[in-house]
Formats: sequence, C-alpha cells, structure tokens
Amino acid sequence: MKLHSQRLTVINRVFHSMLLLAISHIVHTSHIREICEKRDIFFEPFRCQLYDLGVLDEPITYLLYDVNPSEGFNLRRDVYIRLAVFVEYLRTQPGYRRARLVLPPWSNLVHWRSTNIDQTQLLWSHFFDLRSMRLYTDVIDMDEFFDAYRALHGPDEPVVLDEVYKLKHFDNMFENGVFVDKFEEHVCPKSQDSMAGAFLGYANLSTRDFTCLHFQGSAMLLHRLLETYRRPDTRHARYVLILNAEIVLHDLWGNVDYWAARRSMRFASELVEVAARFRADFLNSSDQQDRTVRPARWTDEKPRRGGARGGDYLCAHLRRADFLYGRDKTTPTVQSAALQIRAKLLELGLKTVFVASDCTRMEFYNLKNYLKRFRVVRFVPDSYEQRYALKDGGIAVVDQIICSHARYFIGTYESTFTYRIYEEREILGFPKDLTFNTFCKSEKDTNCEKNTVWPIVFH
Ligand SMILES: Nc1nc2c(ncn2[C@@H]2O[C@H](COP(=O)(O)OP(=O)(O)OP(=O)(O)O)[C@@H](O)[C@H]2O)c(=O)[nH]1
Ligand SMILES: [Mg+2]
Repeated sequence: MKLHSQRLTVINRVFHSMLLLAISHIVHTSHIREICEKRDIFFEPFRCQLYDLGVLDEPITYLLYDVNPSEGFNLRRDVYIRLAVFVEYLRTQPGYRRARLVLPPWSNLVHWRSTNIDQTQLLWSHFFDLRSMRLYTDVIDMDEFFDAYRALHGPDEPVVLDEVYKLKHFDNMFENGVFVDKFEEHVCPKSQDSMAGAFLGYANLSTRDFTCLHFQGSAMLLHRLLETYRRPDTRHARYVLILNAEIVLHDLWGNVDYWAARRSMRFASELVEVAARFRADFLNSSDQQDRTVRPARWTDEKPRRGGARGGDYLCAHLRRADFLYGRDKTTPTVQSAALQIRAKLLELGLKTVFVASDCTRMEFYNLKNYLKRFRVVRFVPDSYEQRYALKDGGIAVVDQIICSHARYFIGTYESTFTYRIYEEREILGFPKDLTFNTFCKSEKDTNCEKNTVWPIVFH
C-alpha cells in the first residue's frame, strides 16, 4: 500500500515536471517565432491549435509600406489604420491568411526640429504599445522584420524584396465625372533610380521588381493589386513594399473597423508614465480622480460616453509653425487664442490651462502674458537626457496624452494632431461638447467653421 502511494507520488511529480517543462518551452519560444510551422502543431499544440494545416501551406505575405516624406506623424497614424484594416481583411482571404504588416520606421519627420538628437529610423515601439496593436492584426516593427527575414534566408543574406510599387495619383481622377477604383502601370520617371532605392532609409534593402502605378481607390484595391502580380512560384514568403501609401484611401472612415484599429493604438507605457507623472505633479490629475481608468486591454473597452470627467484644467492645442502660412485664414493670432481660452476658463470656472503647441518660446511667453490671472502650463522635458530619450515625437505624444485627460479640450481647425486628441477623448468617454471644440480665427467670430465631429462607434 505504502509502496503504491510512493509510486503514485513519483508519477505525479514526473508528470508535473513534464508539464512545467512543456509550459516553459511554450513560453520560452513563443516570442521567437510567432508563426507556427507544420511541425509546431505537434511540438507546440497549445500555441498552434488555431492553425489549420491548409493555412500553413500558404506563404507569409510581408506587406511593407512607406509614406511621402513630407507627411506628418498624425497623418501617418491614419495611413496605418487604412493598412491595418486592410491586412485584417486580407488575412481572411485564401493565400493571404498569414499576411503581416511591417511598420515603417519614423525618420527625421519635417516637424521634428531638434537637430541635436538622433531621430532617424525610430521604431513604432518607441511611440506605441505593439502588443496592444497586435490584438487587432499581425503587425511587426522593422527590427522584427529583419529578424524574420534572416531566420528564413540566413543571417548574412542581403534583404531583397520581391516587389515594390510606387503609387501616384491619376492625372484625371474623374473619368466621365465618376471616381472608379483602378490602378495602371506607367513608365517610371528617369529621376527615380528605382532599383537601387534606399527603401525606408535602409541602404541594405533592394528589390527584384519595381513598378510605377497610377492608383486610385481604397485599401481593398490592394488585394486586386496583390492578386494581379502574384507569382505562382512563391514558396515561403512574399515581400511587397508599397511606396506613397498615403494615396490609398480608407474603405470606410470612422466605422467599427476604423475604431477597433484606432483603439488598439495605445501609446507606449514609457510615454504614458511621463504624462501621468506630469499630470500628477502639475495638474493634480490622475486616472482615478478624473474617471479615465481604462481596462488593461482595449478589447475589453465598452462604450462609456459621459463616464470621463477629466482633470481640473482646460487643454488648448494651438498649432503654429507652418499653419501660420498655409492656413493663416483660420489660425488665430496668439492674442485671439488667449482671449478664447480666457472666455472658456471663466465659463467653466477653471484656473489652469495646459498648452500643447509647436509655438516658439516667444509665442508662449506672449500667450502667458495675455492670461496673467490664470495658470498657464506646458510640458517641457526636465533634462537633456529626458528630451533625448523622448525625442520630439515622444514629447508631442506626451502633449496629446495630457490633452486627452483635460476637462475641456479646444483644438486647431483642420489639424490632424487635434483630430487624434479628439479620438483619444472619445475612447476615454468624454461628453462630446467637452471634446469637439475648435479655435476660431477671431474671438469675435463665434460662428466660425468647426472641425468635423466623428464620434466613436463600437461593435
Ligand atoms: N510637442 C508638440 N508638437 C506639436 C504640437 N502640434 C504640432 N506639433 C508637431 O508638429 C507635427 C504636426 O504635424 P501633423 O502630426 O501632421 O499634424 P498637423 O500638421 O497638425 O495636421 P495636418 O498638416 O493637417 O496633417 C506633430 O507631429 C508634432 O511633431 C504640439 O502641440 N506639441
Ligand atoms: Mg502636417
């Protein structure tokens, strides 16, 4: 009897050790290869159970893209959504069920004016929480792409893409007055030394094929494009790069797919923490107090219009720089912006305004002078080290996070930066009238044209 129970204990222990070993193996390897191979179905049944064998016979389509260098950070975020929604659709289509979107690094954007810090080829993980984004669709950063490429082709192989498509608008978008989705090859201009390309800023990236296309239509048209140029001999992987992806339109802007992809774009935790510390130290604001606590995963979010209260401050996004030239008819002077802020602070009984702006120090000084009876606060990194770590793009994100937690928000007409704050506040659950506000050119013109209201929608 005793011997029997001892034997049982031993069997039990062995079983548990094996189980632990199997689990640790899964945990240990899951970050290395995210795509299951056929043999993994046997060795890693837990992780690979969702794949049917047919899917594993399909090549992995790596879809890379880039955007016209002059486009700013916040339009690029919008281009990402178009492509993420597309890839999520593509993954339901035979032959593409292992498609992955490769995120183009951020390099020296025109608005990033700090010349004393390195801002080349920043990964998306610097700004965003990629684990959260992957809950929407299969996206990878550029370093992960290089790792995946080397894993398949060997560590010393140069990276050669299969196809690159450079998109361009049609000269005449409306044929007989109608806009139809279409693409058409054209001869590449001589000036484009296309095949040599330092694509995405990487000198070691080349391509087998380079095609110039006139393109008009939504992201779904890319499916037809991929089908048109598909080679029957593709085996394990297909590498496709779309240049000037900003030409690709949304299928449906502001629908549930848009918002799911948008909600998945949570900011990197480091940036959220910097913003949280600033809110606590200078604005007496915290998520608990402001009723802006969110579920750990965006997939658990529910509609909560009116649930958010925000901190005891108003946020003004005051876009300056190029807006003073290109959009001078709608962009207020500093004095007029100050008067509009002042009126709102008095109306709401608030004493503090947080200013997010790409203004000069002089402009900020002037703004403060016009608002002498109020606290005017702005986020400035507390050291060179912090500025270096955050970089210009990270500072702008911190500004956006702080604005999205304010009691009341007022933004700049037709600024994508402002629109992204509206969206963040929609996700947090603010009443519409505390979010969708726009500066007028003049404080006297209260009836000026306002930004469009795009309310959040859920499944
Ligand atoms: N730190 C900070 N930077 C800002 C602010 N407003 C604009 N910027 C910078 O200027 C860039 C603005 O470019 P976009 O992101 O394209 O947005 P936009 O120029 O307002 O909008 P569109 O030109 O219509 O696309 C941002 O990405 C920031 O780098 C701000 O309030 N704070
Ligand atoms: Mg811009």
